[in-house]
Amino acid sequence: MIKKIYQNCLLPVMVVALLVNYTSAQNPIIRNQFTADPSARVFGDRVYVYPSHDILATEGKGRVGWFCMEDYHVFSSSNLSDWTDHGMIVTQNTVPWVRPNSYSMWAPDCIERNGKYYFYFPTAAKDTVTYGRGFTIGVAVADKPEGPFTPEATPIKGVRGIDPNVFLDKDGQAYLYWSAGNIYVAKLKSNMLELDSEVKTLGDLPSKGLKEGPYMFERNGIYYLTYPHVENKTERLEYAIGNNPLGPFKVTGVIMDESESGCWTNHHSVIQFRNQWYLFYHNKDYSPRFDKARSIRADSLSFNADGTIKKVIPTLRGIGVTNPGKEIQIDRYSAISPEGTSTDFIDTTNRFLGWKTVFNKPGAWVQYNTVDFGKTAFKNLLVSAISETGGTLQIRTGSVDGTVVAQVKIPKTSEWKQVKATVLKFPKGVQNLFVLLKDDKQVAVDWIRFE
Ligand code: FUB
Repeated sequence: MIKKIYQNCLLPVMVVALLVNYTSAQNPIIRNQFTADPSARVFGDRVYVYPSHDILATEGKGRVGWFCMEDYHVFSSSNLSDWTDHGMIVTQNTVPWVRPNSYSMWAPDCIERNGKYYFYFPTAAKDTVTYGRGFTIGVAVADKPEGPFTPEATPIKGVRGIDPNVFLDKDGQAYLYWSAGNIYVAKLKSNMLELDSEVKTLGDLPSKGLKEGPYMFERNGIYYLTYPHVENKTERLEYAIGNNPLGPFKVTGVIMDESESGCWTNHHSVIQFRNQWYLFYHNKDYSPRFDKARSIRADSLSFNADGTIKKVIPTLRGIGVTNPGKEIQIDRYSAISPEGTSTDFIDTTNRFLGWKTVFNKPGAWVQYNTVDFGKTAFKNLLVSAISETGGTLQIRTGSVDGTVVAQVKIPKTSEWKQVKATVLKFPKGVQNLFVLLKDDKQVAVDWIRFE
């Protein structure tokens, strides 16, 4: 079945193409399902993300209150703003060796070699005598990044654990990293399906607190072994560096602190795309009270001159340039006034409908960065708003005192209403937008859009 799903509106569903397309330039980047453990990869001129697919367990389907994952989807984008869901690529009960209905399709990875795409996933095997009772790691192979993927008949021999990560070094040697309390590595044969060395435990890492989710990348001859680690209460993203994929590694720093939301896990990947580095990670945006229903995010990452990683502060704005002709979700703001502005879910019975921004003091504002107006002279501004008092909003560029692009009078309304205003001064090029409340009223905004 073919569907097109609009951001902030899972309905109407229209049959239009073989893919599910929707706009999402902000965090979380995937807005129609729970996603976690993002493995981002650059294949050709697109970024592909292979996440876990969290679902909610129910009696008889997974373990209630725990991780529950049945399958994997892959998503891709050419601009980091518009993401396409290519649909399900691997599901538990069509993999010959997987224990049926184990709902344990945890964090995957995917890598390309000689035109083939190798998708690695950890899960429980039905043959516990051969593969043990815990997790083992299997591979599915495709000719294209979005599949179709054909699972191998058996998992990789000699691997017990979760969170596979494959690194292909410049000399053509591939390495498989995974975790099971510690972090392990072994060389892979060039067929990418079998180990080609002894398994090595990476022992130069913190000895206390869970470590998992390894992700290796190389930059300027430095090998970065990155991993979530529980130093205190929940996982934070840390890294160690070395000059060889097998180590030794020197514990070097923190990439991202523990999540303020209290999401116990974090799990990440690092890519360079068009000269910018990015960190993909997860939080629990759509599920504030249950941290096994997660959502993937992305933010920019950068390095110090000595090669150390600058700590990434998670943002709601995320990455990508926003098209003003599409709905701009200002609740995914870049900055917010110290008082008078807050955000909340539009509908707590369906959180995938997204968030609203509530302004309730004169001068309260949000800043939303990197909107590319190009050379188009947009004539009107459309605001989706609701207000019991009515109120006046201004959209400015540059700063909160900057040029007034439009002023819109929101009438008293008990239902969401799209209100139009004339653009007073056409913005050009890439702009940071400010939305502010002029009067002593209360107005909630779902999105704004130029036309
Ligand atoms: O998604 C299940 C597990 O949670 C992953 O395998 C870990 O890395 C953690 O994110």
